[in-house]
Amino acid sequence: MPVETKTTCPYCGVGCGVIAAVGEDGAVSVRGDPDHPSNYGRLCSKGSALAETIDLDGRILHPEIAGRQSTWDEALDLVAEKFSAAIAEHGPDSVAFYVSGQLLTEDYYVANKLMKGFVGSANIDTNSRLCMSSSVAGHRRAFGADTVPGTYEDLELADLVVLAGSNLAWCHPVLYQRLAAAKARRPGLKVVVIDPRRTMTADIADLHLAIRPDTDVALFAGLFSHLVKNGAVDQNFIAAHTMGFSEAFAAAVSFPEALERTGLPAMQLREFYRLFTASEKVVTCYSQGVNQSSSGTDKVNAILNCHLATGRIGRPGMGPFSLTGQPNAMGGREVGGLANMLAAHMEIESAEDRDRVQRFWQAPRIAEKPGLKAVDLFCAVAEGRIRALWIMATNPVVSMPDADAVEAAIRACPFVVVSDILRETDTARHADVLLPSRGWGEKDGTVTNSERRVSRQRAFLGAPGEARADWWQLAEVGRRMGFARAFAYDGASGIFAEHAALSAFENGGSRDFDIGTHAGIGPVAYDALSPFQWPQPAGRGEGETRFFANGGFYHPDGRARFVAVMPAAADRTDAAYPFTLNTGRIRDQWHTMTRSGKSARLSTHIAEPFAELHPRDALEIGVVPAGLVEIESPRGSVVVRALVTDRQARGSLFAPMHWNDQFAAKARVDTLVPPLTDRISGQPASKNVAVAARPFKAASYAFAVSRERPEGLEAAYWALAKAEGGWRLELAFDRPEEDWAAWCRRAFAIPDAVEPLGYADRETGEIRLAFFDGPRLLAAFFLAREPVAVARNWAIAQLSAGHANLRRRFALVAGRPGADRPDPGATVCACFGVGVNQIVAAVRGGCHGVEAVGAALKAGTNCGSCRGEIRSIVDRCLAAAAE
Ligand SMILES: Nc1nc2c(c(=O)[nH]1)N[C@H]1C(S)=C(S)[C@@H](COP(=O)(O)OP(=O)(O)OC[C@H]3O[C@@H](n4cnc5c(=O)[nH]c(N)nc54)[C@H](O)[C@@H]3O)O[C@H]1N2
Ligand SMILES: Nc1nc2c(c(=O)[nH]1)N[C@H]1C(S)=C(S)[C@@H](COP(=O)(O)OP(=O)(O)OC[C@H]3O[C@@H](n4cnc5c(=O)[nH]c(N)nc54)[C@H](O)[C@@H]3O)O[C@H]1N2
Ligand code: SF4
Ligand SMILES: [Mo]
Repeated sequence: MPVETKTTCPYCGVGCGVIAAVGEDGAVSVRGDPDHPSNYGRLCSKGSALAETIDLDGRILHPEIAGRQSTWDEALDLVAEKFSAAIAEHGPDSVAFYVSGQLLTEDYYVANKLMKGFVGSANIDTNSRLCMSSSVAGHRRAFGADTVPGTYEDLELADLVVLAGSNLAWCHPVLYQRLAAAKARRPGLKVVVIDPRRTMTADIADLHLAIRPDTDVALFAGLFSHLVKNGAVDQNFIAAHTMGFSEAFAAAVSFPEALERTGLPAMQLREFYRLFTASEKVVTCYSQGVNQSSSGTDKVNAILNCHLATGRIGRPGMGPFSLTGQPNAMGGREVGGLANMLAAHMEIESAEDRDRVQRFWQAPRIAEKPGLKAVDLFCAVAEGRIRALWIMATNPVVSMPDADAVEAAIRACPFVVVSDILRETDTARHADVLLPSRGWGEKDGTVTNSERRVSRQRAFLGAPGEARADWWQLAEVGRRMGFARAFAYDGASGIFAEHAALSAFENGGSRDFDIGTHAGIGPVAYDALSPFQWPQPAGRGEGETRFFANGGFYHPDGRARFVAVMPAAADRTDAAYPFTLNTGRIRDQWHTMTRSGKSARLSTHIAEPFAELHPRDALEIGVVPAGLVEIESPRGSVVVRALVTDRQARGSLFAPMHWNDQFAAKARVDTLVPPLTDRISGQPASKNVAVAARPFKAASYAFAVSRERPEGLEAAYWALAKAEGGWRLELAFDRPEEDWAAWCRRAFAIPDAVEPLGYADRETGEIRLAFFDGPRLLAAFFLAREPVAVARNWAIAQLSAGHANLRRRFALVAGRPGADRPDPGATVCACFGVGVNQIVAAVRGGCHGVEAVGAALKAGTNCGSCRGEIRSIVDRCLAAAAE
């Protein structure tokens, strides 16, 4: 019988419950937990593929000092000694931690306690700075605390759901599915998507507002005046529970100004304002299109203003809803992991709060002022002001703006510690001390999702090698720095109990975050802890968990604040850099791909870094579909595949943030992004970057599949992805090679004894090479002067197919699927490996809807993440047939 463990997905902020089963043979499988109140059994493509990402390939299994294996004692002593020495010589602000919303709450709590209470500096910042800090700042300005008032259920209860700067379908897929299901049950539920791009999310929208980049403030400030002028505001709520209404109204913008700034058609803008005015039950969800902006905090407050003015907050089916990205973005906020926060939602600026936390921790000191925010922190590293830096569970060389400068800073820093699960990441390779962490499935703790629900992550696998929990590493260093008593933890439950106790300490309703019920929790109850939503003060069970329906804000007077927000100039382009680059995510990769990149299934959806651009822009600059495009900013340049599509507005490009030096030659998009931040939150403006774009001219292009991971690639362009049975590789060369077979031998580790089977056409310049070891294909290589047209999925399938007969081998060099093995086309449904050609065939065969395609091919019937794409394929086929 398999042993089953209930745990939580380690990816997005939806926080789905997962049941992990370990069979007698050790094989792991996962499924959605039907009892978990966030997902009720659903999982998206990334969650469903979790079992494929937990192998030990590339894991770091022992501590390393300067690349040499060491003992834990040696490594921890060295870390403690270097940090202590820097503090003694240059003061507490000469050291820093850069941590992550992917840490568990217990890890995060210990990191924050060590830095703020015992080192005595607030130089601990986190990748949440790049993610949620504008929301945090907006909440604090309006509510007096960083409170997310609503719950997921509100999206299902609403009559109008506004998705601002959120690609929910790809980034919070299970919440999107809950919304889509609610809309299917109740078509009166309207969805408005606000996004310069037409995303998959826009496909279920009743209205898609393709605003100009960074004009959200104008859009919502225009809505604010519309609400006032049309008498839609709640005078009682405003009078009883808020301040600053008239100032905000005075700053709000007129309809013509909103129209002009957003660039929307008047009919669309009017329709949005009408819908919002008419719908009492409205939820406005927002994510990185709002937060990651130089006006991010103002965007948040422009949205909050509209909800406060109408009193639509904290009641079922209504409220603003900040969608958190990472699995524990919220836990990080609870422990105060940002440089400008204190633990348990207390304020670092408040002497009273500082004193309270210091007394609770019995700490020798407490940080007196906010520390350095991420972008400033890495500047300080570059300037030599930080002598010792500990990076944990984040990959800043890929994800920070001005990524090349960040890499140079890390390289130049006198002492860098990296705690990761992988040995080779773009960041880990610069570590002086590399510490092996336990990964998902191996560690214990809690995470808090977007709706304030705390769930357990539970270990169901043994720790590989000497990997240890992140909290343990921090606590051991704390002890070695002389703080033995404060860091004498012997398990995650003790840390959680302390965190819960601090949340209740001298609280008495004055702070939103209170989970005092769990203050005395012991290991057994902690092990059994069911998902719960906060607040849960001592003595009160789970009741109504929404905030602010009847006021009760956390400013000293209990009132919320309207914020007078002013639309700012948004266009950064000029003659030299005429395009606006927007960056973000794709459905099946997670950030810097260290985990999702391990799954062949997840790489079938999109296997290459790319940039979307409008067909007319492509034509104008001479980029051909499926050609390569070079994008350049004053900071750096990348080379990626061109994806020509009218989903992209003219004058703009979209490129995913995921690709890095482990998977591509030159595709870290953050090398293009300047270190420009929101002046209040310090969050980088990752979605509005002025760039130039031009075709990348290659002498030849190639596609290859290989059983071994290709190494040391000599090519002007390459992009590598895991494939069933091996690897797939896209290539481009800027000069001809004398001996392509020799090139392949080097790249694919082909033994000398193996002779290639080959085909070369002097006329067309086409070359095809295949290397066999008996009936097994070792590698196949297809080269042409133009982007290679070989059917990718078919070529990949040849790695797993037998090639005993010669005909089969020749078919491979012919580069064409035989009639017995048709090409399924680019994968749409990753769960069942269904390709676009198969779906098109099914539609032609009479399947005229998503359900019918699902019944025929199973596509879209597991996680459902691809249903939007199936719908658009069906629609396109039917439209083509009707013409
Ligand atoms: N598949 C997948 N899912 C993920 C992640 C992942 O890596 N992969 N990461 C998780 C994390 S940490 C996060 S933070 C979330 C992010 O989730 P999202 O915020 O939904 O994702 P993004 O793709 O970063 O950006 C959302 C949208 O903002 C739009 N946008 C750009 N500029 C503007 C603007 O000026 N105004 C408006 N209104 N919109 C604009 C972009 O076109 C984009 O479609 O996703 C989480 N979920
Ligand atoms: N241009 C651009 N840049 C962006 C964004 C964007 O939209 N555009 N989005 C930003 C946002 S919202 C985010 S959240 C960031 C994300 O960016 P990062 O945080 O840099 O990305 P990840 O790949 O999630 O990095 C997590 C690291 O932790 C490691 N890891 C996994 N599990 C564990 C563990 O249990 N312990 C330890 N110690 N390590 C572990 C992984 O191997 C990986 O190296 O990127 C930001 N950067
Ligand atoms: S929606 Fe997908 S990635 Fe997000 S928590 Fe659920 S299963 Fe994980
Ligand atoms: Mo994020």
